[in-house]
Amino acid sequence: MTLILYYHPFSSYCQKALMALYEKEVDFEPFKVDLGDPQGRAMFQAVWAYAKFPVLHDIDTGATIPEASIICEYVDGLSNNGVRLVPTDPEEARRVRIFDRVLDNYLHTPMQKIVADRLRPEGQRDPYGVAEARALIASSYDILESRLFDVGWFSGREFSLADCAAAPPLFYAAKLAPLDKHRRLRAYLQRVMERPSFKRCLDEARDFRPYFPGAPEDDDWADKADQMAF
Ligand SMILES: N[C@@H](CCC(=O)N[C@@H](CS)C(=O)NCC(=O)O)C(=O)O
Repeated sequence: MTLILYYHPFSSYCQKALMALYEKEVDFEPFKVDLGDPQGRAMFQAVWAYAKFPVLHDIDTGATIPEASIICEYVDGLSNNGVRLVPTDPEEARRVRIFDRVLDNYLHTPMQKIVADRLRPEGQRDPYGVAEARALIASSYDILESRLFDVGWFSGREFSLADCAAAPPLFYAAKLAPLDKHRRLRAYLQRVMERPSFKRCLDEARDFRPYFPGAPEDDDWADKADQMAF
């Protein structure tokens, strides 16, 4: 089985796919995409026309798989190692998939909106859209806080696709909108940051953290972030 993952280690959606690969102990060849380089972008666009990563290419079957959730499910089906990311029980699977969609649409998307806005040139920013994104993150924090338990994982006792969907956007969102009033979410983030699959993603992305728009310039920003100083 030969898998190529087109990705970037600092990208939150790529971390979602990476968590699945690490959880399931599936080997792959990482292909780092530089979207800032016109040649790199053109090459990647030939793989997946939308040029959004992650994309997984399975050389044996010829399958090209975009969209992090679909990659996670694909990887789940490739290996019996580790936990099942999508449970076999249909009701449990539905619960996990609902969390996955909620986290992508109502936490990940507004988090990306705020980050992307900070990268726009002066004069082309979208304060109204950013305010909407902040309001959506605030609602998500409240709603998700009320659904979480003090122990375990996002969709219950077992680690699942929902955790791959939750950890990366929550990590970045917490830098933009502190989790001060959300004790369970904060504790969850601390737990998932200790999970080896996500810890590995954080380690692999560490060198890129100074590029997070709005990141403080002091050198120990990364370590402070790990200590939940947000
Ligand atoms: N719906 C896609 C979203 C992927 C996505 O937004 N990826 C971002 C990186 S986190 C990206 O490719 N950004 C580059 C760009 O928009 O040019 C998924 O679930 O995989």
